[in-house]
Amino acid sequence: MSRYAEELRTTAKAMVARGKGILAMDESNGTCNKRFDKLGIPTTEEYRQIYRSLILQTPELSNYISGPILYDETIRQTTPDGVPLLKIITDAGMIPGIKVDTGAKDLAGCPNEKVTEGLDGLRDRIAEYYSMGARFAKWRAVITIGNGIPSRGCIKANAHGLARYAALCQEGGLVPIVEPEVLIDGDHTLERCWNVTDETLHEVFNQLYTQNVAFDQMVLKPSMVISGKDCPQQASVEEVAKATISCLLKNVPATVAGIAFLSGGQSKEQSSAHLNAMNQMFGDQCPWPVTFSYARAIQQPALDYWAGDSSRISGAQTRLLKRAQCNGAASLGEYSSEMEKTLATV
Ligand code: 5MM
Repeated sequence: MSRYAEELRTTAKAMVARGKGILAMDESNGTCNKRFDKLGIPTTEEYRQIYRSLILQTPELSNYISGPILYDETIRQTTPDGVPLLKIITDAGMIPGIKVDTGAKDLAGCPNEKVTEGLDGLRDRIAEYYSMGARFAKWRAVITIGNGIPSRGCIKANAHGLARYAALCQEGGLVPIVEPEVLIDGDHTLERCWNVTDETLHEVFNQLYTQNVAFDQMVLKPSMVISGKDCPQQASVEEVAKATISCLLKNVPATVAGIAFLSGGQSKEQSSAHLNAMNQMFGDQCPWPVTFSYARAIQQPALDYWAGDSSRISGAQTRLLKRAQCNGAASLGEYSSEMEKTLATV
């Protein structure tokens, strides 16, 4: 048992506190720059600093966000005025988290598949992040659905990596967010996504068990069971909610502290509607809180509006807060499309 067990349990519960979710803002520089480039924002450290400060200084963000997931550059940054971003986060009552994987790389022997790397030196990096004030971490594995894939080799390698990462985190005092993402890319059906998610989650929990990971000291960040984005037959909101919850109930131990979904390229409204339907229709059957850990589905409207313009910071923050508020409501089953119209802004 980790010497941090009690603290880990408390942190994990706080990460999925009622009405709150986790804000993923851990884009690596490559991903962040790609998103900036599309909007003509300079791809410099200065602009990433302005953008990350804009997000974290959004008034009232902590009403709906338990904590942000940061990238290594961000956790060391200050606001343009020189206030450490870690101070902004903790002063607002949020918990700082950190992405610790080093990205998905080509998996040898498994063409067109990826394995997430980052185990080398991880114990030392965790110790450093803990001493800086981080209290949870994230590692994302990607599973692609395609012709003849995912392979057993890919699922097993990624599940093993997730479990080794999670065990190291708990040893060092960080709550692991375990993120096995089944990608939305492709023309696969909802049923195919269910089967792949089922096999993936089964293997992930098998490996977590084998590596002695404490389920009540971790948060699962899964993808929803959803039709591939090019599938001609798109499942309804209710079908997605039903398929996702049935797959989770089959595979996720009841002691897991919480479920916090990724949005995976769904629209902002879809991400809220799906989460809401899960809580509204099946909330009473779920042994864990079911909430969000979105990146694009929370950030995109704010990023699009800001587009690097210093006179648009406050408007961007209003847009960010609105997504946080809609998803906070969805985590309680209290979201409706009306909220999109009645809440402030666009
Ligand atoms: C913020 O994006 C994260 C990945 O960044 P890199 O690919 O640059 O490492 C990602 O892990 C994110 O946390 C999750 O996928 C959730 O994001 P979405 O946009 O799917 O909600």
